[in-house]
Amino acid sequence: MSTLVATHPATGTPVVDNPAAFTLPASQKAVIRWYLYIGFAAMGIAVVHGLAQALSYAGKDVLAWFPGLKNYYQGLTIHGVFNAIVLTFAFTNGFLTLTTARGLGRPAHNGLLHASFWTLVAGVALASYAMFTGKASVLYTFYPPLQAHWAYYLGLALLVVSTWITSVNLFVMLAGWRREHPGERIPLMAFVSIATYAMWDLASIGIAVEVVALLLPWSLGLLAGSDPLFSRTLFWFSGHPIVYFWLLPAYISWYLMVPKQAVGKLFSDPLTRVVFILFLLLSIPVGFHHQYTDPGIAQSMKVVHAIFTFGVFFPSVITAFSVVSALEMGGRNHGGRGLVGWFFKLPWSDPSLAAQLLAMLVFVLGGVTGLINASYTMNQVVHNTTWVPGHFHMTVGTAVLLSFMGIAYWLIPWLKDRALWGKKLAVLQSWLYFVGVLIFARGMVSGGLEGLPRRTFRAGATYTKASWDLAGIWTGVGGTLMFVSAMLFLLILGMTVFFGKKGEAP
Ligand code: HAS
Repeated sequence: MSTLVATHPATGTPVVDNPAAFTLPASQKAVIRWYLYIGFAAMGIAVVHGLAQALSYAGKDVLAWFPGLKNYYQGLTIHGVFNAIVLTFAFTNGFLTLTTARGLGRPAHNGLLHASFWTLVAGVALASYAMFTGKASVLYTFYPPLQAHWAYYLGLALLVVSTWITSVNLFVMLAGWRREHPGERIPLMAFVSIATYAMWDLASIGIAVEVVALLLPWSLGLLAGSDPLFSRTLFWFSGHPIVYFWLLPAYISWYLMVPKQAVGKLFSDPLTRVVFILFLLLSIPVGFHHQYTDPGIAQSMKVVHAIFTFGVFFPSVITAFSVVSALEMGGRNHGGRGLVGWFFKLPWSDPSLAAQLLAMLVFVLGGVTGLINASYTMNQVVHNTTWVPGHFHMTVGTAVLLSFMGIAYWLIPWLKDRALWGKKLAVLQSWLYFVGVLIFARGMVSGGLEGLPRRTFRAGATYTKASWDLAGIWTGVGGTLMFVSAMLFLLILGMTVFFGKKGEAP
């Protein structure tokens, strides 16, 4: 039973103002839990293919491990879609429904929560059918003239629709809260969650138009063809802001939960709001930084997008300073002294915090490589090389994924009302991932600088370059460590769900 600690002075409605006072109906907790299970199950399948791709860079052909796999690109499509779309959408739909409910102190709309969940399930089923039967080996960017089965496009469209339904749910919650709290400022946790979805609502228009108006009718034979440049442009209209839709749930945790876990304090409420508003304003007009080498786009537009890309770098820089400030306070509260002493005094034995701190450290390198990508001239050196997957495994593949793992280390126990199983193993798992991704990215980044092409089945390629060999080995070794770490994570999660001590939730 929750203890409500205050009532609103004007309306008399109970106001939830401490975590202990917040409860969510069991049925809603169950949906959020299943969102996480689906997301992490997708990751479990995706990382098996990830291991195969990393080993391929090391020259090992392991395609034979996968009965029914028709080619390298089928595995790469499953890897990209399951990690970058299914995991991220499922986790975010669940997690941000919770943070909004927590921020506003009211439950979600039941019908909308279930509708978004089942829409996502239908989308995953359709896209999986197309990918596993080899009818959609078009990668997660699905550029025409590569064509996939209609079930793939419809599946992806439903996945986007599930985020829209979640968004409607958040706005419905907000409208309910507004009625009871006229003139009040939206609580920060709800504000940042809703801002994240508002950004994505606008950003996803491009991909929706591409899939519904061009690719789906084309795959059904209703259109004779598809314009590759127009399709790519619509794709990247959504395709860059989507990275912030992946990132911002991690930022919500870094701003609002990590300071508490570290016994620090949020640097500034208004500045946090400004950061999320900046993402909303600046993340959309940047898509052409993925198309610097595409012909048919005016040079001036590419320059405009380059400038905005440097603009959208700033909210992350502000985040770096805000988060470090909160952490420093935490480290000093734990007895840390001197310029860097506080860093070592942070509660590194808490797996949830350790995972997120390590994710942040890797993100510094992810951000730096992003700046190099964004620079028009330097992009010509790294575009379409393994440098780019080096960059994005340090951003979405670590800043986001390792943060999601860290969040899961308290969220799953809370949702299941069970203690986390294997706390020390969970800390080890985070470190293993951290070391693994640094080795992996070292290989990808250095290989990219030597011109090693991305999206290439290196183990089967007839051309090679001596300088790619060592880069491939780094990639293979790092990828193997990341794979082992991901498996450990799933083991810890499974053991927590089935055998975690009951009634000892955080
Ligand atoms: Fe990117 C390509 C530019 C961020 C993901 N990016 C990609 C692709 C993906 C991706 C998936 O301009 C490949 C797409 C494909 O398949 O072709 N990216 C940027 C820039 C940023 C950036 C400027 N990217 C991300 C994030 C991603 C992501 C975030 C996923 C979540 N990216 C590009 C460009 C390309 C690109 C080009 C096209 C390349 C090409 O040619 O194809 C920036 O937003 C980065 C800003 C980040 C920072 C870091 C701040 C650090 C923080 C941590 C603080 C913690 C500290 C440690 C300091 C400025 C917030 C404290 C810790 C303690 C323990 C005390």
